[in-house]
Amino acid sequence: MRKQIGSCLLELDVGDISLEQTDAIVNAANSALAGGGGVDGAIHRAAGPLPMQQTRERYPEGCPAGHAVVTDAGRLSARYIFHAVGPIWQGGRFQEADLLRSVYSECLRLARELNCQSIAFPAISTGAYGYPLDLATETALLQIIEDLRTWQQPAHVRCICFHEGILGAYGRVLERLIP
Ligand code: AR6
Repeated sequence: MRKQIGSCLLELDVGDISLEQTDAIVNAANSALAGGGGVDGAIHRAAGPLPMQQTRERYPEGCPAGHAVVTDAGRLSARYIFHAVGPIWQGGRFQEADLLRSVYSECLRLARELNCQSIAFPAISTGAYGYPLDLATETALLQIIEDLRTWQQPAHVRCICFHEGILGAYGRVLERLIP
């Protein structure tokens, strides 16, 4: 599914984010930037050692939830990896939604600053971090749409869904937000 937002294209697709050809690929990282499973494992495996070397050198303190940091993309075809730390779901009363919105907004800000024309997001926090999928997709899409309407860049935003169930959740919300 794809929707036009002004001059920008917002697209949903099924796949493995480590294979994306966008200028920036977003990693669902942890606050220690220590690597892990899921998206983090797939991206670091595909990218090779460079991004991990750079996170250690540049961000020895890690990165708090709601924020993102940049490295080169090693062997990926992207120019950058944005290591984005989503909130751990704790029932919804610990600012999880604010932190999730913030992490999408930070990644889009980095994309604008670094002149990226395209960016690919995974469904941040919806795996190991336990964020309910329907809530996370709504929060993610609301923030992406708001920022694209405001800034009209990056030109192409892709939400990469690991399986059809995730695509279905995104699709239902996107159709409701932009009929
Ligand atoms: N491509 C696209 N989506 C994927 C892929 C992939 N290769 N693999 C999994 N997903 P998760 P989180 C989906 O756990 O919840 C790591 O250990 C998955 O189905 O990767 O933010 C980190 O180091 C789910 O919908 O990220 C952190 O410690 C979504 O991506 C922690 O997990 C996110 O799942 C971060 O947890």
